[in-house]
Amino acid sequence: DVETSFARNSPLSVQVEDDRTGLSLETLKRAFLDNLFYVQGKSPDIATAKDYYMALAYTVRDRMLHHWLSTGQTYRRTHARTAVYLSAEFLMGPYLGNNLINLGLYDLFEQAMEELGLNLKEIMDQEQEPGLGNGGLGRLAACYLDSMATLEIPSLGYGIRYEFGIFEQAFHDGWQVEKTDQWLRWGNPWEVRRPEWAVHVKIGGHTEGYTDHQGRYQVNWVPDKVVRGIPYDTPILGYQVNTANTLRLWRAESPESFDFDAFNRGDYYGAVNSKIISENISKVLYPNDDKLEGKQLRLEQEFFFVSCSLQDMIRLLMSEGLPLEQFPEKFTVQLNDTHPAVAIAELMRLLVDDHEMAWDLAWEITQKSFAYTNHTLLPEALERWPMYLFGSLLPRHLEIIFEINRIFLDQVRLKFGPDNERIARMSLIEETGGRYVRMANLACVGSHAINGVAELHTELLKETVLKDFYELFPEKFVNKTNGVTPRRWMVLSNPRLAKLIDQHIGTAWPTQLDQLSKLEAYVDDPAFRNEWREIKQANKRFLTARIERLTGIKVNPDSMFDVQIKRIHEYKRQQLNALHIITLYRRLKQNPDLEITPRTFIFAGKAAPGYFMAKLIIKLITAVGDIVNRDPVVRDRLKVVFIPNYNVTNSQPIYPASDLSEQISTAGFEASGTGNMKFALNGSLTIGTLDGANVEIREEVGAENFFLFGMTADEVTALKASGYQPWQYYEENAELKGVIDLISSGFFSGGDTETFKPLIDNLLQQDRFTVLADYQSYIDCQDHVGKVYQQDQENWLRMSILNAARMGKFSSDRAVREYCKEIWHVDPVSIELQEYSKMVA
Ligand code: F58
Repeated sequence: DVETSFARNSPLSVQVEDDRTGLSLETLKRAFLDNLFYVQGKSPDIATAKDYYMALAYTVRDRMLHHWLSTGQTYRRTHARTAVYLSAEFLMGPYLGNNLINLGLYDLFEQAMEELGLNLKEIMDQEQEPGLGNGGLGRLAACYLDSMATLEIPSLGYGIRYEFGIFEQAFHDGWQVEKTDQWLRWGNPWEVRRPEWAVHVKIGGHTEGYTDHQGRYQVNWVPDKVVRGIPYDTPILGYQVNTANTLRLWRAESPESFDFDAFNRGDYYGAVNSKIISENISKVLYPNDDKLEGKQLRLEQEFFFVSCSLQDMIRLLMSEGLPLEQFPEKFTVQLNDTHPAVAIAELMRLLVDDHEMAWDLAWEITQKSFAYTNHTLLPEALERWPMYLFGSLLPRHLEIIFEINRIFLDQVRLKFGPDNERIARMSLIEETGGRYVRMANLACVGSHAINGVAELHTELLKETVLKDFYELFPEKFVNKTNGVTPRRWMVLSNPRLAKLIDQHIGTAWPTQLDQLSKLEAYVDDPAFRNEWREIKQANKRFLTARIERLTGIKVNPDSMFDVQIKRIHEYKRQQLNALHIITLYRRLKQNPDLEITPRTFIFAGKAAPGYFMAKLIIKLITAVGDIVNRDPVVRDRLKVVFIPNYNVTNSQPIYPASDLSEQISTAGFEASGTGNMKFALNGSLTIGTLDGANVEIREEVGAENFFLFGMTADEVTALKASGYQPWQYYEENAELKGVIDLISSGFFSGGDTETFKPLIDNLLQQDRFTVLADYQSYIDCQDHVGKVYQQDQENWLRMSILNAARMGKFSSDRAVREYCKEIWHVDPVSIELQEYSKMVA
């Protein structure tokens, strides 16, 4: 074809312009102004802040392209075994700062901008982050991409290029209101559209059996709709290495010719309408966190990106001249929860129907290729699709799942005998009251490895939701405790602390986080301690200014910053935190001269738009803030702020400025948590339950450096089994009763006793997340925290340093290395930058 014949015959060697690669200050400035002029079409006198951002982004991107193209070429040439991360969400955060850090060019660009009279940070603030995820699960995917690139692991991330990411959160009268996210409004300089690798995805219709020329029974899927998936690629640069992997996100469009008929019939509206319907698939991210939305469009999204990605992998395999049987040698595919689990049926379909492979071989390839990560124990988050819906969208996949199930249940019978209850529990099809396809069961059967995201979580999986599968396939179960990237969560977001650490233990720690333990040698060094304290203070002053700008509230940077930032969910128990604030407030009202530790309570987080109780919890927090922040009796000793629109960008200045990290979920409900790691890494102390990765954080930092409270997961289970009666805690605890009654009285709702009634009724009558049972333990622990902060500042500082020093385990590099060794069996491939002119020849 045209492209390859050009490549073969071209006498040209393409000259790479120095302005696109050069690194001297003069070149950087010239390149930036050149991009402003020629890409943005602006001269400096009329350029806006957005223009400066775009010009700078292109200048940085130019300096990544050699890394990116050399990486791709090396992987193709060496047939590199590749880890594929399939995820419906990637919560990448702003790219500009991260790319500058990973390129090692942050300081240089800062200076270049300064010499042009511009400010790098202000330009960085212009970036609209791609909010293509809800929370922990999507952010974990982003940290893992950063670590895979940094560890030089050949990898590909596949997902959906949502036109509208997670909604923007605003407030009206203390209630959350949602505004659509418009991250693409100003264009996205980091992505490259690749229409030449578009694929078609079938949806709906029916199947037809036929006998092929060799007399074999085959199935043909006749869809009633076809959509086109267009890949958009973004380079994912490693830290101080040449590796730049790819994040490939799919956009849904209509096939050019698909409604040509309607168009020709003169049905212009019909043709355009079918285009709009196709584009709906990648239009918007479902904004639910730990709750499944059983909508047709959601299933279409999941199938769409999975099918696009598998077709793309097969294209890549074949373009390297490898046979289909080599799929599991070329690729290992990690399923980020069950959202992409339909990949198991789709790969079977591609192999058996499209490529006429025998079932048994196809099944062996499929099982070898996939591994499944579970992120939740909440039953309402486990994906199950109504069978009629699944069958109407994916008729062939339903047949394939039936066949997988038939063979699988025979295997169950063989091992356990005719245990009908077990068979009913393990079946891929749920038949008790409506029929459903169970995606977790499909993921377990079709994968060779199954992992939880913290030790406790993996153990609970084996004992509860996946017990039957553990008994059948014990060898598949492994734990992979989550981690976070120290590049974004320390080097970029806490530059002052990063610099102090560099000065004392050298500069290797961002990729060898265990080296932070060397900081322990300085824990009694007065000069180091002083600097540690002053950096925390400086970070707090910076956040104080931001809080005033965003909320109008003036907070005291010398108060304790007590922070809970995460999605709003009943199991995460922001309501428990609110009960503590009200407890302190009542104490001050009863005794205005009471000595208490001044605190600033900082909240941030979004509630799913349809999650009434979560929105009511937000309203409670803002309502308490409205009263407490203004009451003269409080004399500014308590402040409550809710920072709006929590996202990666807004979170970055919060972790470095916090003193106390609230990790207070009901034990047994938070699979891991990753915010807990970001706080401790930045020297904030945790008040937390024995839940998720808190358990391991406490093990690492030492029990004496962690504020523990609350029931254990086993105690929670036992309490519920014995018949939990929350109102008894209310009746028997005068202070708790006073707090609850104050809310019920309408004190925080302008005298209205209805507003918070659903929340109070729920706590007194159900209290699924045992808030009242843990109340006293939490309050006692908080009283202790307050005392240590106020009266034992030297010890607090020591604990802060030791927390950071002992967080080495929680680097996402450690987690990715474990995946590579124990699940993926993928090795690093180091990249040498290629001469572009030689690539053409
Ligand atoms: C989170 N899950 C866990 N799900 O809650 C958290 O403990 C863990 O640290 C994190 O994963 C990473 O392992 C989570 O974020 C979602 O957001 C899903 C989005 C799609 C619908 C179902 C919830």
